[in-house]
Amino acid sequence: MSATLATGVRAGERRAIARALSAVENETGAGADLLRALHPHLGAARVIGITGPPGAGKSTLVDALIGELLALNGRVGVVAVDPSSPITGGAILGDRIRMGTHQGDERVFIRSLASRGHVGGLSRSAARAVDVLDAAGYAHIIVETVGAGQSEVEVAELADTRIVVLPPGLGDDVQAIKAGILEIADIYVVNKADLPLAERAERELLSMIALRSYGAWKPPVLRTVASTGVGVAKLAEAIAAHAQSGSGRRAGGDARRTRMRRLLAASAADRLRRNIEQSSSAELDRLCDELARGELGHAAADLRAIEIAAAGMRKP
Ligand SMILES: Nc1nc2c(ncn2[C@@H]2O[C@H](COP(=O)(O)OP(=O)(O)OP(=O)(O)O)[C@@H](O)[C@H]2O)c(=O)[nH]1
Ligand SMILES: [Mg+2]
Repeated sequence: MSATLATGVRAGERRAIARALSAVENETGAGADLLRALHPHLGAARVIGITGPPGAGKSTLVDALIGELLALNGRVGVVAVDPSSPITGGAILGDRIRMGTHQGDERVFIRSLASRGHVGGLSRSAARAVDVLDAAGYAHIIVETVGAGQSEVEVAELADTRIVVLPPGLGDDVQAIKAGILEIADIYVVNKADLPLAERAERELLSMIALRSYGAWKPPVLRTVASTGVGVAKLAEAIAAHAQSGSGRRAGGDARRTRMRRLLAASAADRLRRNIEQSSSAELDRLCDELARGELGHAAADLRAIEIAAAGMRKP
């Protein structure tokens, strides 16, 4: 079964792709066989992550961006991830998906994923959906996530280029947005630039960026009006520039393993952080005291904390 399905996916047959997506999302044995069959054919796609607060205009922006990317080359796949929606049958996420313009386009495949409980599970589902679309030959795969915090960061780890979309009017609240989502961006977009305060939001972001040090790629701040398409061509250019810069998180030879590594790093780091912050451990308390008294170097303390936390997590 999986061999025929894999052939259909690689030929870009929509029904095969839809069936394959269902198989891999449900973590069935057939899904695992299918992914094995597709594995040698991964790595050509460029994965673009789009994240930001609810209502920022992400889906509208994705819709406009699809048009720009189609004009450049190839086909476009979209995985829309919504950690806040419980799964309801086939889970069409209704209002959250505003990509109607391209729904009937043969070159575009849009798939929605809703929460099945654990967020880590959701980001793994998203990773598998990306694999299927990659194998099916979609040159660009956009992953849209809504929500705040860890779930966004985790899903964004799938992406080669990570875009954070913010609406204007956040003002000083930019600082208050969970640091995580601001820190992951390769490109910042102030959407709804037709509304007042867009310039101010742009300035806020620019001053935040000025305080940080970057490698070869410094995240640009762009303004868009997704609902009319203003600025979206510039966004497509910035995405291409990021892909071409050496700092692009290009997936390389084993794309799937690279994606898994990123997901693993994000979820393992999250578990570790929570454990070190929250577990009641006399050993960790002692370690903090030693550190506070300057009796221990930071590198040694980090290692010790990781060991204590790991031992604590192994206990039933
Ligand atoms: N004025 C203005 N409205 C916009 C713009 N872009 C999107 N909107 C509107 O903002 C609302 C939210 O847009 P969505 O694209 O659904 O936003 P989203 O970030 O995907 O929302 P969630 O998926 O629910 O988090 C819709 O009513 C859009 O029409 C824009 O550039 N300007
Ligand atoms: Mg949306």
